[in-house]
Formats: sequence, C-alpha cells, structure tokens
Amino acid sequence: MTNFADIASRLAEQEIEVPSWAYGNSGTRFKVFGSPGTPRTVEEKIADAAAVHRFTGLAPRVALHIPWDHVDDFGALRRYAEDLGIGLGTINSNTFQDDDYKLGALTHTDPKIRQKAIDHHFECIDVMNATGSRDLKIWLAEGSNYPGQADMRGRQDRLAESLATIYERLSDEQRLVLEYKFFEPAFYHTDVPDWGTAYTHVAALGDNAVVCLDTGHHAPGTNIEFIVAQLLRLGKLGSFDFNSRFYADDDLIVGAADPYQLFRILFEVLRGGGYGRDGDTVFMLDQCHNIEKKIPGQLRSVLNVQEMTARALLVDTEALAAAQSDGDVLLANEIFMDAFYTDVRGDLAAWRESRGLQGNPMRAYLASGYQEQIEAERVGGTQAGWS
Ligand code: AOS
Ligand code: ZN
Ligand code: ZN
Repeated sequence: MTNFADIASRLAEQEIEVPSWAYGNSGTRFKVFGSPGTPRTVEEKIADAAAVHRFTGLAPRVALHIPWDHVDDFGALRRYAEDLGIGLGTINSNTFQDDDYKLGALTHTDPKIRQKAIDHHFECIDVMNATGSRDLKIWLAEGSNYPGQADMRGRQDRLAESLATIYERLSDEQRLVLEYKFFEPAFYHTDVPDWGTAYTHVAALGDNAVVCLDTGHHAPGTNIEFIVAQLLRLGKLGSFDFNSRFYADDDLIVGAADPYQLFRILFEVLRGGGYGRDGDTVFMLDQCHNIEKKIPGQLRSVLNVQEMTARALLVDTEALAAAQSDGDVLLANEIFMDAFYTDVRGDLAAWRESRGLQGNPMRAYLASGYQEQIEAERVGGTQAGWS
C-alpha cells in the first residue's frame, strides 16, 4: 500500500487554472441570479482568483475570455495579476455571440465571415503575446439543427483551412487547443463533436496543436478515462476543462456529481504522464456557480481535484500491475478501490499546515472577512456572459 508520505512531494506539483467567468454572475436560459460581491471589472475577477490561490496554493493562474475580459492594456493587467501572486493563463476565444456567426464562423460559407472569425483569433494571439499566455483555446459553437441544412463535409474542409491560418500565427512556444463538444447549441450535427474529430484536426496542424477535454462534453455513460488514456498516448491531451454534470453540459463543481469518475480520470492522467512536472496537460476548470457563492465554489472545486489526485496517487501501481498480469481480476479491482476509498482529508490538512497554509482552506476563507468585504464594496457586479 502506498502511504500519504510517499505521495506528498507529487501533490506539491499540482496547478489548477481557474476561469475568470466563474466569478461573474451566471445562470441558465431561464434566469441569471445576481449575487452580492460579484466582480464589476476584470481586475476584480483576478483579485478573486488570487484569493482562491492564497487559501489553497493550488490555483496560480486565471484563464481569460475574449471579449468578456477585454481591457485596453493587457500588459498592465498581467502586472496587476502578478502583483497579486498569480499569472494570466489560457486565452479563450469567442465566436458564439455575434449575429454574423449564426450559421458558422470558422466553417462559414462566406469567406468574409470566416475571415472575421480568423481575425478574432489573431486578436486573441495579440492578447496572448501581451499576457505571456501559452494556450489559445478554441471552442466552436458551430453545427446545424436540421438534416440537409448544411454540407457537413464542406464545413470540415473550411474548418481545417481556418484552423491552419490561425495556427500559423502562433509562436513556437504557443499552443492551439481545440475543444470538442457533442451537441449544444447545435442539436443535429456539431463540427467538432468528439475527441476523434478534434484529434484529426490538431494532428494535421502540427506538434503545438492539442485537444481540450471538457468533462461535461460527452454522452452519458462515455468512458472518459479511456479518451484520456488514448489522447495521452498520442501526445495530444493539451488540457482539461473540469466540471461535473448530471444531464448535459451542466458546468457544476468538479467532483460533485461523480467523484469516482474524477478519480479514474486522474489515475489515467498519472498513468499516462500528463501530471505535474512530467506532463503538459493543463488542469483548467470550466464551471459556473449559478446559485452558490463563487469563491467558495471555486475553493471546493480545486480542493476536490486535489483530493482525488491524492487518492489516485495512492494506487499501489506495482501491486496493480502484478494483479493485472496474473489475470487476478478481483484483486486488481480491490487494489484500485482501496485507493479510491482512502479518506485523505486529515493527511491533506496536516500537509497544508506543514506548507504554511490553513488545514481547511474553505473554513479559513469563510473566517477571513474577504467575502463580507467584497459584498460591502462591490455593487452591480457583471454577468459572466455565458452559462
Ligand atoms: C462550452 O460549452 C465550452 O465548455 C467552453 O469551453 C466554455 O464554456 C466557453 O468557451 C467559455 O468561454
Ligand atoms: Zn469547456
Ligand atoms: Zn461546456
């Protein structure tokens, strides 16, 4: 059995990127509830992200979304974040909120509209150059609602061409990260619906193009950890958008709906060399907190990832490999489950204290007065722009 002391040094490698939009108000198509203390500016979102890092030591970067987080001087924004102890991370593009893109953006039949969408990505790359960000993440809302509506094959060809034009603009240190999603907002076909399609496009682009796996973007019952294993095997698992779901793309707190699935995913990340200093897979959150407080929601999320990472690190991989090669089905499963069922909360609290953090970051945050302060100071906080 692996002990907590054996895995502590690996836990120190963990970095989770939080999304700026998690701090804004969000909701469903039915209602966006406002909540006191919501940031009014990009700077206030960054300050909240920095608070999550202060209490957990887990979230050293915040991902931005263009145009929601547009500012005139991204160099100054970078310095502002660095002064608060965090960096600016992935830049997310947006081609889903403009009337011109109703029938497509990077896939549109009209070259002028395709060029407009490509130019938006060029602008995102300019932002990355100012913020020092490595990753440009592209999620496309493109597809069709009715059979016959669109030429699915022609759209793939145009998509490949548009992505190649964007990819060429990146520096050798930057990456294009393509996210897939099986449906929504398009309900019949989606242009990048699955990992295979995303892989096909990024493989054609080159080494610096990789896939983003959003855990909420699969049909119910999909074996997500298998996709993780396969993409890591191919060297193409660029990042995660972590969240959890009961029904569709629910964007709930990661590990809330199915902690065991999160454990299985993290086990494959470790197995495939995607974790910490070994790997190049970015752990990002893509979540919204519609009814709960935003900062505590983010704290719970990063702590859930940490807890399941600890449990996955506890798997006795030597004993597991022996049981697997002996064909001992039940022993292999028992070894795996032993780690999953290990309660690591006490050990994690002690380990945090040994590193100068509070043992229980959630309680520490709630007692800190930060929430009361932002609720008193900020009036009229903004909507995230997306739910
Ligand atoms: C949309 O469903 C995707 O998950 C996106 O990653 C994300 O929510 C959006 O790009 C926010 O910018
Ligand atoms: Zn996502
Ligand atoms: Zn999503």
